Amino acid sequence: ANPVESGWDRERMRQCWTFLDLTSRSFAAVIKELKGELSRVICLFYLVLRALDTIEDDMTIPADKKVPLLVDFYKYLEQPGWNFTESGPNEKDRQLLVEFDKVIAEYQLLDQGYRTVISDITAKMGAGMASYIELSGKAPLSVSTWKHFDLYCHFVAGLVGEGLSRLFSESKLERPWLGHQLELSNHMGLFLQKTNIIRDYAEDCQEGRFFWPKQCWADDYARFASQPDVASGIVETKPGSGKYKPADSELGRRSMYVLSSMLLDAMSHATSALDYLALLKEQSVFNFCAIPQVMAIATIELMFNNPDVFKKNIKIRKGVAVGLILKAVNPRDVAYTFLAYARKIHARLTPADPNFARWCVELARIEQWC
Ligand code: PS7
Ligand code: MN
Ligand code: MN
Ligand code: MN
Ligand code: MN
Ligand code: MN
Repeated sequence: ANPVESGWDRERMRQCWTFLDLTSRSFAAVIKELKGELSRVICLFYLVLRALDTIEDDMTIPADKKVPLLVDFYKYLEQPGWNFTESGPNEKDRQLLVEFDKVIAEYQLLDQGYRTVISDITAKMGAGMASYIELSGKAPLSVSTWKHFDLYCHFVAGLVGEGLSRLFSESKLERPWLGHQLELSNHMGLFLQKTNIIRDYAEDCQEGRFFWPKQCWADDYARFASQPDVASGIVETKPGSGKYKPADSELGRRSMYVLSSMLLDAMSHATSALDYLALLKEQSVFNFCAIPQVMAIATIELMFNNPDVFKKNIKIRKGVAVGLILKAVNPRDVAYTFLAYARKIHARLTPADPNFARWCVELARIEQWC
């Protein structure tokens, strides 16, 4: 076909790859390594969802404007030329929305099977995000119970897992039934999303978003009613040192147990993630799926008993990340990586932690899997 007539534009797709580099620190490399057309398909899937999340995250857009934008976002994929120039100037991914017409044009060139999946997931995610804004009313975005926490994470990450599995099947690189493994796909997304939400605690609070379910401070709810206060149980070891410890108080100790309960909840998805990885057959798809999962479990271990979580974003060291990537090549080695981190956590557990018994069960499940 005539490349001009078919709308094929090398320069425009190149710009989409640049958007991927600009907006994703963690996924750009693994997406580029995907085999065949899957790398372009998933690059565009990423950019569509990144744009949607940029709207969700933009606190300068009032709720009555944001809700219809999120709900209708999937329709804009069918409107050549659509873009959005009204994000706040501080929005780091603003440019992607300003030039979103390029993503739409490339999306329009995908086979119908791929487009259906991307459109369907975008519609569901946008509606899910909007429902949480409406639930929170005029107050900042917040999550009440553990059930609501799982549902929010399903909307923003479990659905990504579902969409990815369906795209893998659609490409024929993976078996046709992988796209129907919705439950395991959901676990894959929840493991990443929960780790992200725990890690971004300080940053999200500053921006007026409270994702840790209020129920996580259960009995102490009265004292921990406003979430940023939990962090007030965390103090600097020496003023100006940038190092933190729990205050020698009930509040300080309880803060660490709340963190422990959040990490335990995230960890409950680990063995399902291993189950999912064992279903994959194509190497580049395996690496794409496994690398974020090993990064997540390493981040969970780093956050365990770490008071810094309440004050700043912690990150695993570059060298550690490289070592993890090299080993994330087959299900057995990924399981061993999981096991190694499970054991590190086990060694640091204390029976004083109210979550102690449940941690032991969870870590034993990882031992059992291997
Ligand atoms: C399409 C690769 C592999 C079956 C933008 C990958 C934000 C953790 O906003 O960028 O900076 O705090 O650190 C990713 C399942 C989704 C879940 C979700 C889509 C794995 C919009 C990742 C990425 C499923 C909602 C990025 C869920 O974290 O967040 C593609 C299988 C986007 C996956 C968001 C979070 C992703 C996230 P931020 P990050
Ligand atoms: Mn990020
Ligand atoms: Mn968001
Ligand atoms: Mn975000
Ligand atoms: Mn997010
Ligand atoms: Mn985040």
